[in-house]
Formats: sequence, structure tokens, C-alpha cells
Amino acid sequence: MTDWTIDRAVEELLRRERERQDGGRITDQWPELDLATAYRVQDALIDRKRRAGENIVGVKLGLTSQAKQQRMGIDSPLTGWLTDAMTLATGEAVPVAEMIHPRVEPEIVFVMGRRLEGPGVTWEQALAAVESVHAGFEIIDSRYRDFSFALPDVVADNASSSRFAVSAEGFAPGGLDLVGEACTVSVDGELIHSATGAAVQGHPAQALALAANSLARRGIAVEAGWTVLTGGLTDAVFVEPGRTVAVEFAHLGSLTVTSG
Ligand code: OOG
Ligand code: MG
Repeated sequence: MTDWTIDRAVEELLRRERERQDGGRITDQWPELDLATAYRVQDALIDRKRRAGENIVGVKLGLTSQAKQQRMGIDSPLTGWLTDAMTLATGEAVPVAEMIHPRVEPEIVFVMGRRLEGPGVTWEQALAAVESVHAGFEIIDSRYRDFSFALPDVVADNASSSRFAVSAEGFAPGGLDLVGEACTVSVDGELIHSATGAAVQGHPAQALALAANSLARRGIAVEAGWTVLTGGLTDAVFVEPGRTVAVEFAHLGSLTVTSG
């Protein structure tokens, strides 16, 4: 028998975030934590943040590319919540002093024009519900030591989410080749990672369809106006004071990540 509960897991993860202190896997102490229960922890954690004044502004996908799956040792995509408290304005420095061990990863971002409700959503239907496509990045900051977790741990931890930024300029999806869209990540001018949109489930709209279909199992739709992070195209890089990370897309635009 375990003395872990959904509430205790929420308390523990919120405490680690507040105190900037990572810790061991919850599944080490609570091996019965399965995926369905982990999503209940995630939802309860976001409910706590909403009661503290945060508002849901969208959803993120995680582990949608092979680069991310290989690095984290988990081959299954997942979803998490985005709130307004996580948004960084373009050019705003990443507040690393408030974080544990932040990493940045490039993301193709959708802003939804229409509500998208699974199950059975295809990538074509998903793309048709998108209003605009943007360059973006996510700052992930796992509440687990060394970003070491099993799938239920990271689901409970709202998919390591911390902050995200989205370029102001958006593009209509119809005119874009999202499979061929090239992306590079450089640190202080040195190329570190590159990929194309195909890295994200073959097409970023496949990731959006996956989000709609998996959220549908919990009775949730992707709402009009929501922002959707489709998942890192490449492995993430550490955000460190004094270094500048550039996330550059061939057609969607570029963003600079500095820390402050
Ligand atoms: C989990 C979150 C992954 C992505 O874009 O793949 C993620 C992690 O890597 O800590 O956000
Ligand atoms: Mg991400």
C-alpha cells in the first residue's frame, strides 16, 4: 500500500517548483501511478494554478519527435497545459533565477481558429482548424532531478512545462510546407541542432490531431483561440546566463533566447 495520493503528488510538484528544488521520481515511491492517474494529477495541478489566478491559454505536446523521445528515453507523446503565467513576450529574458535547470527547444506553434474535438481527427481536419502558424520556443524545467522520469512522472509534472514564447507574426497554414520547414538552434552563433517540420510526427498537424484525439478521452476539446505547442523538433539546450540561443526557422521567423 502506498500513502501517495493525487493531492500529495500535486503538493510535492508545486513545492519543488516554488522552492526551485528538483527531486526523485514519484513512481519510485508510488509504482502504481499509472498514466490515467498521472493525467488526474496534471489536471489537479492546473486546477490549483487556476485557483491562484492563472488561465489556460492552450495545450502543449511533448515527445512528438524522435530527437526528444531518444533523449528522454520515452517513446510515447504526451500533452500538458499552457497558462498565461507561462508566456514570455518576444525578447523577454528567461527568468532563470526562478527556475531549476531550464532548457530551451524549438517548436512550431499553432493558434486555433476553430474548436477541434476528437476522437477520429485526421491531420487534414486538424490543419483546417488552425488560424495561424508561428515560430516558437518552449522553456522546459522538469521538477525531477536530471530530467530523469518515467512517462507517468512527466505527465504528472505537466510535461516539464515552464515558459514559452510565440513569434508575433503568424502565417496561414495553406501557404506553408510544414513538413519541409527547416529549423536550426544555435548557441552564441554556433549551430547545435537542426531539423525540419517532418521531425514532429511526420507533420506538425499530426501532433495537433494526436492532441485532439487524446484529450477527447478525457472529454476535452482543443478550443478556438488556444495556442498549441506541437513539440520540440530537436533536443533541448540548457539556458545559461551570458549565452544567447537563436531559434531560426526558414519561413516562420526567428526568436532569440537570453536569460536574465
Ligand atoms: C518533457 C517535455 C517534452 C517536448 O516538446 O518534447 C516537450 C521533457 O523533455 O522534459 O516539451
Ligand atoms: Mg516542448
